[in-house]
Amino acid sequence: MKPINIGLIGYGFMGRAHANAYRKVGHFFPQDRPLVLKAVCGRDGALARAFAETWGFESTETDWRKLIARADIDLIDIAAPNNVHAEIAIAAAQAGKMILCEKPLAMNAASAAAMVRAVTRARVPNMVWYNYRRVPAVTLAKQLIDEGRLGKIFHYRAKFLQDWTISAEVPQGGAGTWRLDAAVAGSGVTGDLLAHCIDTALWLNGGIAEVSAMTETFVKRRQHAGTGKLQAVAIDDASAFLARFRNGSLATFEATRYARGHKALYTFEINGADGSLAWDLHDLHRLQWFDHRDTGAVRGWRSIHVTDRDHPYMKQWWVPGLQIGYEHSFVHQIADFLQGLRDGRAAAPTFRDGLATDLVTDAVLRSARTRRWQKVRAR
Ligand code: SOE
Repeated sequence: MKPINIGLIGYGFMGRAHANAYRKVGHFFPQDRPLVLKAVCGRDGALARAFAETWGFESTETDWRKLIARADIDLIDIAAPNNVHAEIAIAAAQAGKMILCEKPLAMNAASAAAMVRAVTRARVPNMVWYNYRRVPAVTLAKQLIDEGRLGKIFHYRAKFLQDWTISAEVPQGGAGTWRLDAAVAGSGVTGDLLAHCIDTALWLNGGIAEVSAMTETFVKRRQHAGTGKLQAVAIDDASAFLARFRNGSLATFEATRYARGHKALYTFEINGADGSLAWDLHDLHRLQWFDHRDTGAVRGWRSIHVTDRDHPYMKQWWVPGLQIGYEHSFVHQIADFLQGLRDGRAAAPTFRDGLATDLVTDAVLRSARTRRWQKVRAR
């Protein structure tokens, strides 16, 4: 079968996560079309070459336009900062390439909508890397909800807590810290962290109708890594919002980089009439589950160790009881994308799903700005 030739743009944290997934997927999820790591593209040629050497890419490029123009590239994977997602994705769609894009899909919903139009017009397979859907315990939560085991859902509660930007010495801009530069990131924790919470929530609990939000920028000025100047900080350091889902349930969402002691504590809890479930990224292989239909004396929260063969994805890995981790969620995502190609159906989250999340983050930022409830606009 014809191989799929990959052109990866970006050699940072996400470039590594994706390259690792491409290398592993065929070993654990047998493929009929081999994946070929054809080229990695980044602005610094020496870094791109070092990355290619480490991960086994055949060649390098320093200009993404050249990568897209190459006839030997089938799939463009965008693991570069947010401000270039739209331009690259639209050009890649026009060139007829398959496109995988890091989250958030774009700097804002208008830009995300343009990306959706481009991939729709070009009819190219597309997906956004919201990887947490593919943690087996989170996929199991989806199965339990779809089986109706929670009954009517009343509450959704999500948090994503970090503490890495508390020091005023952390710069904005540059490799690793571009997430603090609004011109590159679009927003702060709303687009970076709440976007994950929102993607999972829309998947598990359906659409969000309206939100009421507050944001804060605790450190007002930071040195810019590029210019060396002290500049005003325009991202949100913390963001919290109330939401009403279309199914009538009420929600609270919170994200911050100022929760001392927490590194990447993504948690959610869902309460329904017949049961509740809870998940915690720091203990990612467990799903907490309460079933109200259990009989009286033994009724209580159970902690399901999601490592058995009948759990999502787990029969592809080790023997029952042995855990997998963060990087495997990326392996699962590319495995599902490739399965989708074989089956002729789109693997979610597609760009259209990514746009749905950006419409919510736009509403959150609008609400924080106006200090009013805001409706989530239609796609
Ligand atoms: C930020 O620190 C970050 O790396 C996000 O950008 C990722 O999407 C998240 O998964 C972990 O935290």
